[in-house]
Amino acid sequence: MNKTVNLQETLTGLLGKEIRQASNEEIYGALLTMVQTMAEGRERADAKKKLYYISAEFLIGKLLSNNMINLGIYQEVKEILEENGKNLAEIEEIEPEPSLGNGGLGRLAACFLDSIATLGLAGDGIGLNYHLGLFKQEFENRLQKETPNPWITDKSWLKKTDVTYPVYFNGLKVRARMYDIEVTGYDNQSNKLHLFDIDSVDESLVGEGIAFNKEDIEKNLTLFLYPDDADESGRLLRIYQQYFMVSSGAQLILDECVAKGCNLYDLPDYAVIQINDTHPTMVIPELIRLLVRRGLDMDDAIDVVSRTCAYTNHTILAEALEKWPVHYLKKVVPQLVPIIEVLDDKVRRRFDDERVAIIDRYDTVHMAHIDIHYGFSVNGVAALHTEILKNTELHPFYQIYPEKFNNKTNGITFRRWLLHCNPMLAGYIESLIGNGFKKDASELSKLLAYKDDDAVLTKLMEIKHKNKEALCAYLKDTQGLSISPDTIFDIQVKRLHEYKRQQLNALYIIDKYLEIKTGRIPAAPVTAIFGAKAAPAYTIAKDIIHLILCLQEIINNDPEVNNYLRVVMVENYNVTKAEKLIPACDISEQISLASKEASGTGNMKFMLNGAVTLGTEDGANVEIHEAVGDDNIFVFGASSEEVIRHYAKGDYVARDYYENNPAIHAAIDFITGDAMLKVGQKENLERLKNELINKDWFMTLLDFDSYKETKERALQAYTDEKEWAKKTLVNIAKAGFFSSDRTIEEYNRDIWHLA
Ligand code: 26V
Repeated sequence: MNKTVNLQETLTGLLGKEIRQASNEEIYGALLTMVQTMAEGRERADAKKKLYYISAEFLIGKLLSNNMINLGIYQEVKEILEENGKNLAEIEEIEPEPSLGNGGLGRLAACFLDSIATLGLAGDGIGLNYHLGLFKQEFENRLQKETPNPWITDKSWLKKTDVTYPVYFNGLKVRARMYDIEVTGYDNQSNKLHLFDIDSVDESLVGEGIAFNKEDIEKNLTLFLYPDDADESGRLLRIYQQYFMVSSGAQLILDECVAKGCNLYDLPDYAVIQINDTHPTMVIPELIRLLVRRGLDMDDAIDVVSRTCAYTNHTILAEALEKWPVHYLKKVVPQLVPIIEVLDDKVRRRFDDERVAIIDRYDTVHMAHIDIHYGFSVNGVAALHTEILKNTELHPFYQIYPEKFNNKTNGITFRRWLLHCNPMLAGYIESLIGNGFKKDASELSKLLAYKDDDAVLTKLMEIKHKNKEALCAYLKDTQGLSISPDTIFDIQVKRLHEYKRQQLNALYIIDKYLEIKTGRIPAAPVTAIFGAKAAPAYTIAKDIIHLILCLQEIINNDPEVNNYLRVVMVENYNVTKAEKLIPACDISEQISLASKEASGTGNMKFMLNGAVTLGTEDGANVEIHEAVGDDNIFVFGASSEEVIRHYAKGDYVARDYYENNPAIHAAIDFITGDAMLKVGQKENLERLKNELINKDWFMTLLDFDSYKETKERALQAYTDEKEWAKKTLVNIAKAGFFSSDRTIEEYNRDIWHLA
């Protein structure tokens, strides 16, 4: 469809000069305009029923190349630029990355939008237009420092619209304005991501680092993405943000449905709302409120909304399940409180069970409970996670509503996470099995036919090596770090959280360092690569970053060791950096404490790019294990049942491991040893050491021996190049299941029922 456009002429026209005379900035601007026009000109699904995916986060990443791939013009544009002496990779660097998400939950939402458009479904995203997004991470004195990340430049994918809605807070009325970003499906239609904002936001409110006046709502409402609940200080602002998002979203949804002929009683025939975690939960009472204002009686409004909304749970961590004190809600959104009280009252009449109440005895509102009682579907994001929800965390609800519970194992879009980030591998796969896998990911299994083909295995390793070389050059360039592509790239990139256990990886590195110092040389040289942001108020997470940065300093500068082991902590890990790291990985570290990682999606990205997983039986690792079989993954650690038992009995004592296991003892003592204190901060390191010995809530020490033994096996296995290449091939071939196209087909089949 778009192929008829003469790209060279269009570009030259937009530039007003020859391409070779234009600067990279000018070319970026012209490409953006061209792509946007092409995306807007595409068809849109014109169905009666539409999905609204409401999420506080959409971690979309840079859009230029991804959109060009989805529009089918990437190759041609790249060639036109080359013919004119320009380099697309350099032009890509100009685009700022919007950081509209914290991690997995936000990135999942972005992958889903891609798949929804690719599958030709009618579905738009609804979220917030944070001006500064999540903070940018800088390292200073081996500590994390946060700074703002402005991303809205003159040339932006954001389109300001004329659509505005009034939103009322207690005594304060603001006007929400809708901005749109085109979501281009691969070789199909375009959908929209609607991001709401207010005109009065004032970026000059930001002072030192990311500090700002939390009270001035009209100026700060959409300034920042909340860097997760570990940051206590902005809780009220978080409620302002959430209500602003759902009130604008609800008004948009009702307007669109009414325009299509909906009489509001039949809303579920026109709209389905997927609530992404509890952040948008207030959409339920808000829609009820709006329907009552438009003439429905309360019971009808509740019934209609309950048949329109579906909820996805993304975590079992108790501290991450949102609970708001009623007095907070009274302060910000008093109009919702009587409705929430009605919802609570109805529940209390039906069930005499405090565990399923909406408002508990401490006058706290449990947001997830609203979703479960007043939504028609509750899903977890991987098979194990859904089982844990049913059997443990949400068991009382499962007993009441077994029919609402279902699993939707997460997925990733192969357009970004293979075609875009690893063109060499994608091209080679295409030369072997044709291009069917781009639309039907299960076709990747055709690669299995080449499992014993030496030429193919060699080529796969060559591609991996080239990607490793590119990463080395990038790290040298950006952080001045020297590493060798001839070492094993062992990578752990994800948010920093104790349950994800970067500290386990760090303890292993210390242990290895001490071994090398005593003359025990590892099977193969290893480069341990980390990338992680810590929530600004999450002290221990920041201490773990400090530990890793100190290790980087000590180990990389120790000539006795640095030929066998190096450590890299990538600064400001984000989507763009993930796109460079993942294709270069040999060993994918997925080492959360079993039962704690709901799914993980990085694990899928690494697998698709031919890395072998070293992981616990947690989240989607379990399904990766099933897919690739015992020979193509390295699994270790306590099972989720064992872990859940330890929590129930309270019988895990970290200190016992410290006292009885000499390797653990030495590694932990090293944290506050002379070498570390020379480069690190005593206070941070001592705090971390104490935490590990006296608390270790996520049972790092429990799994240390098993991790070490299994990692040694993985490193040993790498030395047999052909056998390793086979593992790589099997991982790629079996990754088809983890396409978000499959996930979205399941959501549509079981929950959304879109035409
Ligand atoms: C929030 C908080 C707030 C309090 C401190 C601890 C904590 C930990 C995690 C979170 C985020 C919860 C929601 C979330 O991002 N879940 C992630 O969702 C991904 C997509 O489904 C999934 O792959 C990850 O396993 C899951 O952690």
